[in-house]
Amino acid sequence: MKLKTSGSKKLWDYSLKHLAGGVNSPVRAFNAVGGSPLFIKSAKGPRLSDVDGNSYLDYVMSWGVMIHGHADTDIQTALLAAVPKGTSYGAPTGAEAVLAEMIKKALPSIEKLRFVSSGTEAVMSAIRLARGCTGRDKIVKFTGCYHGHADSLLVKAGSGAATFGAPSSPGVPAAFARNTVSLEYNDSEGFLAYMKRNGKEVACVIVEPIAANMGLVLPEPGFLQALRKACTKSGSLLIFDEVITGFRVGFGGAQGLYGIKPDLTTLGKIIGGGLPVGAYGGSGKIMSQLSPAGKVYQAGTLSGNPLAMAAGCAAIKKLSKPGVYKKLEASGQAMEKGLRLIIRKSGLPLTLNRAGSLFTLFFSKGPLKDWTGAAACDTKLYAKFFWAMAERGVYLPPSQFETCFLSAAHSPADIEATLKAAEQALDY
Ligand code: HOZ
Repeated sequence: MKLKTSGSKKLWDYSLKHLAGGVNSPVRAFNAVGGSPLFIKSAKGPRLSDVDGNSYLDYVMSWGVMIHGHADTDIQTALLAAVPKGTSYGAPTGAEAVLAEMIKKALPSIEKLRFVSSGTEAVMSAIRLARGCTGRDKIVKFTGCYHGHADSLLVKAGSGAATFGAPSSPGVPAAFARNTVSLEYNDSEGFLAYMKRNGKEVACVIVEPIAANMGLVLPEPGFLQALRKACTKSGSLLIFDEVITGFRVGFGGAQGLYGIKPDLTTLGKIIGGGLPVGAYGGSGKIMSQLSPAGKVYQAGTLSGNPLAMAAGCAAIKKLSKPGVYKKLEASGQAMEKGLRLIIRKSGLPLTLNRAGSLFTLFFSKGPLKDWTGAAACDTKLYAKFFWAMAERGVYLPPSQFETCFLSAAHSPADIEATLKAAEQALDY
């Protein structure tokens, strides 16, 4: 190992004494790639610096949050203006409606929305709302999709749940699990058959319109359309979990990209500009079922937090300017072109999936269109690749079952350097 890691190791020992499993979110513990986590000291633009003085081109970007790059000056300016005014009131501010209006303009399926503090909270609340609106208990999800860690959703889930080989968590009451049906992603036929038999019992169907928690898996033509059609027929609500894809694959999210109108959308990450945030929204009719207008209860002291709103407004304003998504697409294309060349040259069984600025290099010959395919990847080889890249100054997600994120701060020279590192790292 060429990397100097003594400072990170010291902090890891310290953290293990005081934090559960040493971390506040499981994937960060590096169990899937071996070794111990790299402790970050600071970040700027596309780069992370660790406590040992190593610098990395970052492709985690806080799991997609930092679309403008780390420590963006416009977001910083907005935050610095907001901080002296107080950091939480537990009372309304104008900024909440301002950010809501900005989001609505980008996602016309949303007429009303509500802010919460995380993607998990957004999804958990959207599901309660769907159950409240329909009077039904059952929910349908897709294996390998991850929708946060709420009880009902930790059944055959992706991300850390898949990484740690426990896609269905202990602690989830059997009664909850019974009401969660997990079907294979991209299997329109299987889904339609299920809905034909059981659709009238289904409160909602929740999906990552582009799955980004089993690595990146794109929807096959017709899959999302099949969901929309069957939900309309059975009176079930279609929830697009756009916590990752929202404002990422385009200003209008995946729903804009594929031209599909979900009944409810969940958001997080980018809309908080790097501060904790989540949101869920849909038609005025559905959202009016929420308390205090309606009877479905959900609340939060830090919901619509003024700092998160300030950072979120700055982040979305920047994304609304022309050229950002063009740049992200160009970077994605350059990365794809380079990686495909490297894959061909290496002769290794590798598969690349990409959607705009999201991509995953799978250690499998593919095709990668569902969890069955993702689960067949050589995760040991991925771990080796992860460390070979880290040694060459590139920080990848510490699990095969996550997605790489480019930001607007990654330059053509950064991509070039990453490709060079990948070519060397794959030369086993
Ligand atoms: N579940 C997140 C990735 N999909 C990881 C969150 C984190 O560790 O920050």
